[in-house]
Amino acid sequence: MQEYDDCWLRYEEVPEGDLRESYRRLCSHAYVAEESRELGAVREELRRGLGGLLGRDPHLWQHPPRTVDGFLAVGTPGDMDVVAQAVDEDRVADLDEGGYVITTGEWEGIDTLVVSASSDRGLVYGTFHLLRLMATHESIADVDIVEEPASPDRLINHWDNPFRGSMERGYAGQSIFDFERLPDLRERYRDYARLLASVGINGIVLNNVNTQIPGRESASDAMEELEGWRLLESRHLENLTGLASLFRRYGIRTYLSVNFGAPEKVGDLDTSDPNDPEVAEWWAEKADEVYDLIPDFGGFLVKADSEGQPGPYNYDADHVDGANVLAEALEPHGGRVWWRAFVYGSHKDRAVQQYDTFEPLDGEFHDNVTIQVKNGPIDFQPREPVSPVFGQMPETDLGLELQITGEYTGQHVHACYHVPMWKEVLEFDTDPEGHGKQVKDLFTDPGTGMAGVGGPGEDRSWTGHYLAQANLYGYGRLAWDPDLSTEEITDEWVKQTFGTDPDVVETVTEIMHGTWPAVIDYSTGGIGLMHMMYNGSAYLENHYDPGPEEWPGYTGITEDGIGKDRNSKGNGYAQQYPDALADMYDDPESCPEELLLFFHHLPWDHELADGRTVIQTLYDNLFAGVEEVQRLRDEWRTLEGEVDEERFRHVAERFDEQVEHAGVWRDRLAEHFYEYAAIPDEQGRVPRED
Ligand code: GCV
Repeated sequence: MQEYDDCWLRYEEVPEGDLRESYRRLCSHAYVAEESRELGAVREELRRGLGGLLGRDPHLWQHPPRTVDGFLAVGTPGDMDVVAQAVDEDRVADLDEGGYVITTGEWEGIDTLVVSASSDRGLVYGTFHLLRLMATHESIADVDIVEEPASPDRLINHWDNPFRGSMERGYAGQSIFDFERLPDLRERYRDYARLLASVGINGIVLNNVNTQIPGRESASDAMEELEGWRLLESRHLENLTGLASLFRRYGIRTYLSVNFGAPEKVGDLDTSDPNDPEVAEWWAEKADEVYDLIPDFGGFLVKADSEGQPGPYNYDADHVDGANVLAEALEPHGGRVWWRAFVYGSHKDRAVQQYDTFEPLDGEFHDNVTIQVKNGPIDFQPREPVSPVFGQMPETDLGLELQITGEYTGQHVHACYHVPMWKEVLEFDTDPEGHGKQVKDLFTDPGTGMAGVGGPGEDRSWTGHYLAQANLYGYGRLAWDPDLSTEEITDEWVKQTFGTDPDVVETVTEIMHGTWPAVIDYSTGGIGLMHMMYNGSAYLENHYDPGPEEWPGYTGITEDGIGKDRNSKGNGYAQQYPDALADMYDDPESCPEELLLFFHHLPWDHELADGRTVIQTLYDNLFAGVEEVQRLRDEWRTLEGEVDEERFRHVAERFDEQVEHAGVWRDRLAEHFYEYAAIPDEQGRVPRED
């Protein structure tokens, strides 16, 4: 048995029949011309993919085969006549970088299926698309597909702690990267690159944004020393070239998270003040060194002045000074700074801080700076309002940060499919009465893009939970095309991962779609509360178990009611949004019920639209969430024998744990609410008898 799973790149043989015959006719012979590095990746993938799907090895040609019924050609019209006969050069030349065409044609009387693009990267994506069509049993007989990515930059933020073998918020064991052993490469790196490229990811930040020990008071002995900042040392940079080259083969650029104090920590300066010319010089020289080694290096990601990481505030400078000094260093090489907006601490309510800090700086960042903003104002909670920064910094390139890993959604013991949550974010209208732009419209210009947090680990499943693979898959697909529906993405993923049997597809799909609403219900009560998890005392806080009493500031719980007045009566957070949204959130009557208590402190007996009180709604949702997980677990059990034993067992066991732990959440939150409200559940479930 292979050491680790193939995820959605299983390429299982298509059953005998017309479909397989049609695939065999067009794809048993593949002509891939020049051996550029990316085309080497294409050839390898075709060998593996077609070999699996067709049930026999394909013939790979470096010139057009003549004595066949049909063949596949992958290349640019400029390089290959066969392709030029099917695809006009202008058709691909006009596509955005990475775009491709898949179509049919004819060459000397022979039918051809053509994957074409103007760049090798586009050919890699087109190849994966074709294999996906076949793995999901779609017809390829009359295809004419044109695709280009919506977002120019589609990054993975891999929170690896270099030299520690660990991942921050990774729930799949040790990190797959072994920085100590570089330049040695592992087979698994290539398979990781394949997985990422197959969904259109074009950049990877190799290390955690925490590049040094967060200077938190709560740090305990268990805390590990973080030394990600060391990657900027020359001896380590030199070791990255092979890894960067491997990713380059799949069209993926390498980035690094850097420590703002690097001029002092890595260099020997006595300051990292961004306004000091020597500091600027140091960064410029470091950038030159990096680009000498990795010519297509993507840029630097920075967490500054946040959770113990150094930043410009240490030197009486601001985020503009900080980001721009790095941008100037990268600019001659075409690199970008991704500067994170995740800062908090100086405001009583962290929700308010990001907009307050960054909006006034709109227009002041250099052209090669992207401000990377988490989807919500708190921190990847199961559901948050969309950050008010979106749509309100028109003169700044923004990046949307989404969390692939399930830090607050059950840490891959629980199943929680994030795609529906991200769709909600992407389709949010940031200014209904103004420019009317949805979140997804903000990430289409050069310099903008998406960043997905969460790297797979050494676990067989890569993600710690087989169903969590769907979040990595879905993130890439949405970054490529945010207009894809949840249903389309799930369907593709399920078919590639579990096969095309309609009953299996229906059952797995239904389970996936049930998970996120259930998690919201049992871990928040479903009407806008959040951040009720247990923290613990170590640097890597728990964030898995319930601990509502630790965070009364987040829920605004009192004996009179619950919720936070983040509105005009309270701290004015709602007023950070454009008027139409501010008005909607400001009034409990118009505030969407699922966010009600995020914006309003309401009496326990306040009635919601359906006549139930706040407290009763919370109780009902907590119980409904657990019942839903029980149902999903039972549904999964019906797949015994339909799904391979290893994955069946693994997911079944995880569901058992989820049911049990969801019950812990429900009871803990219900008890907590009851302690303050002193109103029992109408159905007699709270307080509990025992
Ligand atoms: C990388 C939260 C997480 C931290 C994470 C931080 C961030 O606080 O719990 O693990 O640190 O967000 O996004 O920077």
